[in-house]
Amino acid sequence: MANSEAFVPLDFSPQEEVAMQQQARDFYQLMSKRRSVRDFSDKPIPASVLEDAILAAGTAPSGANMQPWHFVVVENSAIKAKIREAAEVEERELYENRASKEWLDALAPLGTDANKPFLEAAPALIAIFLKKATIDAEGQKHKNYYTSESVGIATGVLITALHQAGLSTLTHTPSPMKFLTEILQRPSNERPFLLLVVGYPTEAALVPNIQRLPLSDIATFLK
Ligand code: IYR
Repeated sequence: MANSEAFVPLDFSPQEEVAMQQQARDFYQLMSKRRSVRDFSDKPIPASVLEDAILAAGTAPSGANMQPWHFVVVENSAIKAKIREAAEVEERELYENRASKEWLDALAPLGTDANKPFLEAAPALIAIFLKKATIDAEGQKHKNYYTSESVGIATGVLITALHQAGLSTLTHTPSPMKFLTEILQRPSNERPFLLLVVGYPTEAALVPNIQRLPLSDIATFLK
């Protein structure tokens, strides 16, 4: 075994305050350019970028370190077409019947509809699954804790890693997503959590003209 100690020293290098401030500002500026994209080119993504972004996602904190996530990367056209077809069935139902007028009004500025061509156009879809339980090598089932918090954080890290590598994403959540379990043949201890569309934007890509809330609206500082 590489390391049988229960505790090991933390690998941590303190930074100068000026450098911290610059890094925080630079990172905010980088993240402020992240936008959800719906117009993807078919330009392929280097495999190592997807792998490293998923490794970064896998560093997310998780309840009892159970790491209750599984990422399925779909680059196969036939599987993407199946996913698009099944997602559009749910989306048509949403736009035609399930969504309230209030919901449709909230979506109007995004210009979305039940058509999801990006599910086939983009070079990669990452289906993110949440593991309610983990089955160990002996076939024993272990309950996982805080699964939605853990997988939500991992997804945030994944989106951030892909963005900083120069790729665009769309968080897509057709509901229900049971079709992903079937198409991707995932086991019964996993639930589909989110479908992340990944690729390069087309040169003509447009995004909704929306603004982020100011700091004073999203944070309260008590000193
Ligand atoms: N899943 C649908 C609807 C949708 C819902 C929300 I809330 C959004 O922020 C965006 C879309 C769709 O993808 O069109």
